[in-house]
Amino acid sequence: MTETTRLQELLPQPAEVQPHPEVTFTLDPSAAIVLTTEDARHPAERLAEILRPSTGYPLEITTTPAETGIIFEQSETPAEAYELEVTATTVTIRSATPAGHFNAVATLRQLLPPQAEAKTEQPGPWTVPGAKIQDHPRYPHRGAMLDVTRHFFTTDQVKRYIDQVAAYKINYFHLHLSDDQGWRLEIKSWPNLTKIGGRTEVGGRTGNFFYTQAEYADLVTYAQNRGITVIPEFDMPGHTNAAQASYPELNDDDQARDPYTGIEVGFSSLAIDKDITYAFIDDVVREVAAITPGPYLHIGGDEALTTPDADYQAFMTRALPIVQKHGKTAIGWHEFVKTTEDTTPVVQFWNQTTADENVAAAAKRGNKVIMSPANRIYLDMKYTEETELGLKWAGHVEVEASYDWNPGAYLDGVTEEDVLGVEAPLWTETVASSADIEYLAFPRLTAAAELGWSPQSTHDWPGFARRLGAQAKRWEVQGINYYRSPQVPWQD
Ligand code: IFG
Repeated sequence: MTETTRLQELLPQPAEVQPHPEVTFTLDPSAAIVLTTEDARHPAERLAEILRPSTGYPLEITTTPAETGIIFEQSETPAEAYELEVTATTVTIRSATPAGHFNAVATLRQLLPPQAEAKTEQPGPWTVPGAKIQDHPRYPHRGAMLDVTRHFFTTDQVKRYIDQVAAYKINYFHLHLSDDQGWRLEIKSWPNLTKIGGRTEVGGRTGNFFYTQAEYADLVTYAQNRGITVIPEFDMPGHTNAAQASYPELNDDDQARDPYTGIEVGFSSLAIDKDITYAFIDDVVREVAAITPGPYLHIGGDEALTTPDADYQAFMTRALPIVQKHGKTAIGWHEFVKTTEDTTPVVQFWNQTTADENVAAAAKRGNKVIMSPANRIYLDMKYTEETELGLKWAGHVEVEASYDWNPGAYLDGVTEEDVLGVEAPLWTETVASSADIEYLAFPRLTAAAELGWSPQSTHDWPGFARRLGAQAKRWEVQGINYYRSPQVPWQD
């Protein structure tokens, strides 16, 4: 494979790629990574962290100008955009923001041989094809969600998934931290949430299945150092059995619920009319907002099937302002949007329909929409009937189904301008290990990444499938347990 083929294998597809086949950059053992802007410090450190083990080179990070090597420069490109220019002697990355530099690093990784991803020293040469790439995202929100409540995942397992999604310019990581089966983040003012609610999971295994606030803060920093913002979700008023098993007073009848280890949904509801419910929410939101530097806090709102409409309305009327009070922007699964005219909260659409009048009305009023249609991008859907992992209530979802839709024209009345981006949820009723996560997430997560990043004008299934097939070499090096879909021309 010549270096230039790597320019045709980039995923997500960049906005503009100008090959310069007459030149090839070869990383020199003495090469330095030069910073002319502190914005690039974390992106440069991440690049070095990836390349030092595989190349065996020191790759010193310096602010001393150099004529050769990898150079990060400040530019005036907007928001997350970047420019990546490769000559015979330099790889130059130009951007105005840390996010842009992170995005350029993701592209540069794919311009290097797949062995660059190895954790042990590999033979070179470490070549990069000559080119000038000018790139920027279609949408500002490209998200991956991991449900750590049905099955708990350690911080190392979450970090592994964060590393894997960061390689595809995903920039938001949504952690589903509470549900019927578990409460997964320590709340100091309500300790039983984890003492009781954090002890069990689907299937009945017991343990300390929760993050201390220090562990959560560590995950947030880890994600930030990869250009990713964490979005914590505390689902309410439904999906609350773990909280209601932890505190009797959160129940209408003042009776604590039993811990739940099954996979039914829709049976729980916080007590709607009690003031203590909103004091509880205020304490949770206050404590979590204080350790969440990102702008968002997700309040769930889905499948409150035992909450009468009037109660659901009353609940959201009292709960949504609490998020704003603590300085965060609320995100909710789309059901909440019928309860408010406030255009600030972000609507996460997850249904199987292509029309939802409440979402269309909210978009018309000015609410932004994150697209997560279950029959397209729910990563816990089985690929086929033969897929052992996953569920199938939204149907079987093979790779092409995850790719072949247009987020900007999917929902009636929701236009390109209304769409904030795309997010791929991975629910874990049937998922219990990193290998399980990877089998369901790869390759479909890359479809969400491409739909969220690349211009609609580049949308083309055969082209995407070819570029996807070329990722296998990189996933093999990283030991990613991906599903070899028969729809993809995998290159070994
Ligand atoms: N729907 C539930 C999830 C999860 C999912 C599994 C949403 C918003 C089915 N709510 O998706 O808790 O059980 O596919």
